[in-house]
Amino acid sequence: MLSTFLAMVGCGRDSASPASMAHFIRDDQGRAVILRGVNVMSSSKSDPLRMPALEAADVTRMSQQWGFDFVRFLIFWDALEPEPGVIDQAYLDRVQERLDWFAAEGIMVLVDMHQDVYSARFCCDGAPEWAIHDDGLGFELQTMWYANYFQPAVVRAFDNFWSYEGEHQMLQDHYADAWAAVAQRFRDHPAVIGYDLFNEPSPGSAFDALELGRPANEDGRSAHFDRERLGAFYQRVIDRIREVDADTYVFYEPRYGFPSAGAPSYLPALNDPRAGEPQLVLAPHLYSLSLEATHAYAPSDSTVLDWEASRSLEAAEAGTPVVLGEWGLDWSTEGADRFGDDVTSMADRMMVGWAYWSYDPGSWGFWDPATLRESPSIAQLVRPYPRRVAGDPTSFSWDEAAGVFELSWRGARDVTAATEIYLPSRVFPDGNDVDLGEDAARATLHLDSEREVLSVTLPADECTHSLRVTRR
Ligand code: IDC
Repeated sequence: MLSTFLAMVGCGRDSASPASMAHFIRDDQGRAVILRGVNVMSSSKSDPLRMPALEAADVTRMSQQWGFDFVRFLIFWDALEPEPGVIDQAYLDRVQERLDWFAAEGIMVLVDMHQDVYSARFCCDGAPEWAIHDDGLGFELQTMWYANYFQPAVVRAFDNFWSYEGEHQMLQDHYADAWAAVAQRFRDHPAVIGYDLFNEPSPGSAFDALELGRPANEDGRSAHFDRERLGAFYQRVIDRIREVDADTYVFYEPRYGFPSAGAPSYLPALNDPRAGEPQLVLAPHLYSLSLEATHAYAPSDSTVLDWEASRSLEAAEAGTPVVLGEWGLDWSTEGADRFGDDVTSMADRMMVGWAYWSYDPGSWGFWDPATLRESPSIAQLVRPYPRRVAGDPTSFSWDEAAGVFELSWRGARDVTAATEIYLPSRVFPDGNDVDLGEDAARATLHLDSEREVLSVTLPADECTHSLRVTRR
């Protein structure tokens, strides 16, 4: 009886397999969206106008040469709100001009309120002068930019920012209002998929230098910071943004420090006050500390696996999708390709999007605007991936050595649009063969050869589908 029914609707044998635990960003046609791309870009930090060294031609290249559908675009509080309560609309005009370039190429943009080491005054980027309350404590510039996080003035500036019940409540209120101004401006922009609330929020004096390598410490300083400070701050900003924009996804990051190396985050559940499904996304970073310290990727380095375990647990608890907002490395590192492969394979396993750090030229880069040449590292970044899936992806993977890409998904009755897969010819120099198994007879395939995107349209049903692409 059951098998007759399955045969009638044409489901594959394994259609009873349980749905995956993963959550996904959805497009307006209900498809799962997998984001792959790059951070744009560090050069903005030191530009007087806070604009990236980027032209429209770069954006075309991202989409057409490398198959990226995603950019994490850096903006800065100091440019946005140079004086308290004054939003610089001319700055947002400049941002919008770039957003239009991305929209024209179908690239989705995560607007990232970036900071490093609190503010430009201390070395790096972020808060405007008027928002620095360091109580006159000392600051000595350190050689490694991130070592500046531990200078007394910087620690105090963060403490004052996080302490909402203290004297400087207005800092967070201004920050939330500044976000509302951004949301008001870009809520209907076709490129904008989300807002990344705060880049790498440093815990200030709650930073726990001893937490790495210890078992999860639920009662430690980090847990307290995540629950009492960071979670409450995020909730305030989310609530403020939702007053002006009910729909755009809000992305939030674990605290700065060890979570990006795989340690747990203790962020509480956040509430999305919009009507309908929450539109919140966990947007952690991933960097290997030992790789950076030794300039080598040790076979014993467990960063990627630790990160996968921590983030999978947290995302399941929060019920959010995950997008890896930053990962990257100096490609002259010993074992760099192995690290690239481990990160991107893990991201496929978790079915999450990512943005490589960054589009800037140099030893971490993959493109040299002076010579118009790609670096060999591009091979680690341009991989087949499903951009849009009509239903719920249940797994996908790319095996470079074997030349095999596989995708499985479960359809949904109300999702009729095509599943779209990026299949770059550079990994299939002599072409490929697409195998859809039992679906072959009822699938409609279309290849956009300029963008190297294969579209697969199937009748909308709740069956499990799988596709295998093999290098010739
Ligand atoms: C780095 C830039 C570097 C700059 C520094 C401080 O690559 O040129 O001097 O910022 O502005 C992050 C940060 C990101 C960092 C990146 C690489 O979010 O801003 O960019 N990184 O160090 N977290 C971990 C690594």
